Amino acid sequence: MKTQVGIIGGGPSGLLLSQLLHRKGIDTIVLERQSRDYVLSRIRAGVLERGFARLLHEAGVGDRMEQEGEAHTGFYLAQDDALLHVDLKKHSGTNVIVYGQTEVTRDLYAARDAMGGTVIHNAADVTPHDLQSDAPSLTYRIGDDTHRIGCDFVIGCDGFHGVSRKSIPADKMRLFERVYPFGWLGVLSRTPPVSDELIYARHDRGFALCSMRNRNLSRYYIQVALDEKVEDWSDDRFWAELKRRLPRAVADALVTGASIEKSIAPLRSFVAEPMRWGRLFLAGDAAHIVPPTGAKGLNSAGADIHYLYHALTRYYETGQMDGLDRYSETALARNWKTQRFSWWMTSLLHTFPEQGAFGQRIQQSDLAYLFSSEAALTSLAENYVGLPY
Ligand code: RFL
Ligand code: PHB
Repeated sequence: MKTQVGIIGGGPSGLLLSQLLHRKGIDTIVLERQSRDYVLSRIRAGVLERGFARLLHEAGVGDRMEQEGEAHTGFYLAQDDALLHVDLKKHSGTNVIVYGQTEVTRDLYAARDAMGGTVIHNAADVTPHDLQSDAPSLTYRIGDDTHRIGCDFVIGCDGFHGVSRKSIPADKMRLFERVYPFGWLGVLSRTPPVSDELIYARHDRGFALCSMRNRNLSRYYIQVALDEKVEDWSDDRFWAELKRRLPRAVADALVTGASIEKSIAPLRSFVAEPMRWGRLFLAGDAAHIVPPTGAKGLNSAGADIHYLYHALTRYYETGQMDGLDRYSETALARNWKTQRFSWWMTSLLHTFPEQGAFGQRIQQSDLAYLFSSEAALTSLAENYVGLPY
């Protein structure tokens, strides 16, 4: 088999790039290790930046998001019983859209199907070859049969645990990592959200977040220690702990119900530099991870895809490699700013085992400063709605 761009990973990054390139007449094949049902069962991001939404429109998959997604012009930060409003519209001039990653992925699959795009599921042992040559290839196995795809470029969109980043020699890469000493326990429930806007809560017992997918689907998270097990968290225990961390009025208004998904995600900051090795280009979680506090993971993946899409289109239209040559530097420059913001918002709102009394006071004054300074609020809003690309 032959294609122009071989894409490893059929998550949002890989599907979006495939869809965008197809509309420019550039041929792609997507290799995904899991089944489609499995990919669509993962509950992840909920908040989309305007830039990401624009990219979905450009890919021709923005209609359902526009109809069913909700524009949010602000969110709340809570501390004990205080609820502080962050007016995104006022401080940044724009808004974010609440529309689940699962729905984005579903829309992208539908669009790939409609255009006859090739997405190969259950592809085992995907392996890139000859990445330093002008003619790289990918092999993969389905059952007992091994297949080979020749291509011009390989794009690694296979997430943090994928094979792409690992195929770059260790001495050609520098890794930056911070693993946080806690995770998020998340619950999805068919209940009306407690608030029209998201609430990020700082509390001595740990961080809590009230989010949503739609008017009757809520997503809640609480910070838990890394050794906590989902099995030890009954729904009742989860709701009781969540309520303890929210302002009284919010806790009283919370509608609880049976969970339809419950999972623990560890929190990590991670960057791999550079994002390129010969004809292999990394994008999204394959190259970088942020803790979810700033709602930036999927959105940063979107920025990478934007840069790659334009660089690859330029190459196929003019034969110029300059966009691709600049990709790693351009994507990393934006990503490090997003890393800083995600780290800062995580540091502001979580309880750290070793922070001590001094650390607590610094955290409290960081919040106090935020709400006494238009400049600080503007900076928060500018980052939350997403830096330009
Ligand atoms: P994905 O989604 O991990 O997709 C990678 C795909 O590659 C496949 N794969 C392979 N395929 C072939 N061969 C291999 N060897 C392979 N290895 C892996 C996988 O099966 C998978 O289908 O990466 P991608 O596309 O880069 O997308 C990144 C986003 O998924 C991620 O950044 C976000 O979900 C992060 N995130 C959030 N981001 C936001 O922008 N806003 C949010 O509100 C937000 N909330 C979150 C989040 C992530 C969370 N978790 C669980 C980590 C909330 C949570 C709890
Ligand atoms: C979510 O709804 O899953 C969500 C929202 C905001 C975040 C992280 C996750 O910062």
